[in-house]
Amino acid sequence: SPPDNNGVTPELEKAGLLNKTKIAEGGRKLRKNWSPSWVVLVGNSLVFFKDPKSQTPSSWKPGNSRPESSVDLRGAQLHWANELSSKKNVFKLRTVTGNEFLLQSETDSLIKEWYKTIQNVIDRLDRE
Ligand code: I3P
Repeated sequence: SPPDNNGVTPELEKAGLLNKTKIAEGGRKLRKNWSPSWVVLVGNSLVFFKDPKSQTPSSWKPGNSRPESSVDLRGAQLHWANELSSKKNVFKLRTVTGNEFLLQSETDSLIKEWYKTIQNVIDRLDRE
């Protein structure tokens, strides 16, 4: 795809597999539906892809990399949210539009890295 940001391709900050559930859409509460998601932090956005491992062989196509959804991190809020789940290592991301996601990993170091990296992007955008 063509570069944006005045011709500068946004920097890939981080990518990896996390468990994800959306819990609110525009401030309206949703029923939880946890599933593994390939998460990519690039530029000002967190982009979610279907977990490749959860796809059937027939759904494997080269270039089949259409994101499921994407979150604008400008003005977003990040909080540890272990009280919102029976799972460990859960944080909540809330967008300015009132969409809320829980993200989770069984691996403590991994989820801490994600939290720190996303918070750094949010802080950078707050200063702009
Ligand atoms: C939900 C499911 C979720 C669980 C949620 C349950 O049940 O077990 O995994 O969230 O708990 O309601 P269902 O599949 O019937 O929708 P956690 O795994 O995050 O605890 P909750 O309602 O207490 O949030």
